[in-house]
Amino acid sequence: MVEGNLPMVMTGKNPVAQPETSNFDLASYLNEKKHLVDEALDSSLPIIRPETIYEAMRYSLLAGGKRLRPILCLSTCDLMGGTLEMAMPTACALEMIHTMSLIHDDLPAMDNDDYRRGKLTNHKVYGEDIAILAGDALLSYAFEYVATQTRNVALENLVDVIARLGRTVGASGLVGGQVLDLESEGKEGITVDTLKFIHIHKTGALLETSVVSGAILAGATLEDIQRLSRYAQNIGLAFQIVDDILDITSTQEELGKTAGKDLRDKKATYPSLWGLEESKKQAQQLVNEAITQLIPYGDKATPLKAIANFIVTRKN
Ligand code: GRG
Repeated sequence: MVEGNLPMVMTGKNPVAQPETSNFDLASYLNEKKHLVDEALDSSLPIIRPETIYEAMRYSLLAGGKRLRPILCLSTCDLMGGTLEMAMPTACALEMIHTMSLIHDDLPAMDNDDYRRGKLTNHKVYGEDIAILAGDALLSYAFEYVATQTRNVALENLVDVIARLGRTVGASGLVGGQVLDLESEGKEGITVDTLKFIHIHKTGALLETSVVSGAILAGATLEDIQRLSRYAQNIGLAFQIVDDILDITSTQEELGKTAGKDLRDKKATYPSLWGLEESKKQAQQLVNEAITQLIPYGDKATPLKAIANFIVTRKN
């Protein structure tokens, strides 16, 4: 795991390597980027006829959320020497895709949830028919938006990003992970391998594409793309482990969605397989491994290092 020149701190009995990001104000960085993303999303989707569908799409798209996927895309594009303008349409598309997956995930046919991001879920407000269509419309608009709004990016890089987005949402990505998740619900004896498969596809794939697409848009080399992929795969898994932990340890107010749902739905989770303490340790190790991948970039990668740490310290 992480050794090298990272200072060590104690968590429980084991020393854990920590990156030097102490002077970096992550909260301000995230706030500033979130504000830019929120503005871009707001202007990406005006309400036209038929108003109902645009209102339903905007209801979930502008309902808040950490905007982690767009921020990762903007940060890696910046790290690789690209501009905000090059990455913003893809950043918006990533959030449209993420939001559509939340709308469909919350439907009665899937996780059947009433609250998301501290508000009633889309189908609770607009009905199941419109919620399904709002998800579909956000998904197709995401692709239209990247293809029509991206500027100053080499065409082959743009096509690469669009192809990766397609792979990420389909049966080899989010849909595949969701299917295995649904099939595993209530079953005894789910293995760590199956759980990893579910989360690499359901959660990790979009986080990885967020990181990698920012790099590709900026014209990064294959070596950098592979290095950033490894960073993303590690934070992707850590993100899901922490999500499982928070489902147990946080309240509905903190999460903005129903807490304790995994137990209610008899879902296998990392804490159910490993226990809480081991899950926390595994998440921290993955984050350390992610940060190791950034060593060659030095201080320029401070935001990505701080985001990796944020994955394990976040409260929602
Ligand atoms: C993509 C075609 C297509 C269909 C969707 C429903 C489904 C298939 C997949 C489920 C994907 C899903 C809901 C994964 C969970 C990911 C996750 C951990 C979400 C929470 O992300 P945060 O914490 O949420 O970043 P905010 O609200 O901050 O954006």
